Amino acid sequence: MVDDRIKRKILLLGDGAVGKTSLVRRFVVDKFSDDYITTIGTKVTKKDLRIESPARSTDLTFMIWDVLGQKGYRGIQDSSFQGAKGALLVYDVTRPETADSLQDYWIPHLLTVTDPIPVVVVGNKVDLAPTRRQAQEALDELKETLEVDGFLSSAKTGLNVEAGFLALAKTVIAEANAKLSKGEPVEELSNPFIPVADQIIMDFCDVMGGQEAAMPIVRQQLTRAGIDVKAPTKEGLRLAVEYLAEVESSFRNAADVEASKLRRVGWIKEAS
Ligand code: G3D
Ligand code: MG
Repeated sequence: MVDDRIKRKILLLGDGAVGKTSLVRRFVVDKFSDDYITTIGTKVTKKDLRIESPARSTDLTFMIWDVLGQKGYRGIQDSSFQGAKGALLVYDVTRPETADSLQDYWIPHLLTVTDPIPVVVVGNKVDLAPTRRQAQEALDELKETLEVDGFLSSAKTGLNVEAGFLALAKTVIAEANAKLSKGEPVEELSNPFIPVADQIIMDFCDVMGGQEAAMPIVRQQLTRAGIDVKAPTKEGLRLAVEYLAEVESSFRNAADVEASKLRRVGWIKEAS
């Protein structure tokens, strides 16, 4: 019996309001306090799993990245896709257009950043489907087109929530084992400052009252701080925090600006 321990970053992808955050809440008994905004930021949640197979048992830690719910903003999304070793693609069975956008947007976009990685498709909110059979047929078609495994789930009732994540876990492990047996390196998690950069950007967007107004400024100031969003450094982020505070001081009072700055510096320290 071989015992393995591996840590993998996986992504939850899909349109807004399909139930990504609800699924991860269902799946993970989150012991850490939610110090972070839900919908517009990327929240990273940890989940330990033990996957048994006849030949070996594997302790797998999933780092689940609940990525920006909206399409667009590719810059930030690109940086959160880096280093992912699997993805759960989620759509809402009551809104067929959310299934289309997995094919039209999320998958192609993912493939511009990562090599092909294991994915599992999840049709969520099956508790709201007019008929289960119709939902199943639509899912089967999608599974066939994408050539992947898939499930109908409900974050509300809990149906198949584990099944989706576990199916992904098994494919992710199979992939890692295949790499090991070919002697290829199995990379670990990527740069710890990527989620921090994301968090700071989202925090600034909140302060600015939305991404539309904030993103051009963010881009400008990150460039000024010399930050490569795919490989941010601690020093670069400290500088970016200074520059963003400078911008904010033209429209917010000094105490608020300072509070934001301290919060962001704290995130950088935590990741160091
Ligand atoms: P997102 O993270 O993909 O944007 P959320 O989606 O998890 O925030 O869910 C969006 C809304 O759908 C939430 O409703 C949530 O409660 C609801 N929801 C998520 N999963 C299910 C499900 O399986 N069944 C049903 N019936 N509802 C679900 P609110 O009203 O809180 O915005
Ligand atoms: Mg969400």
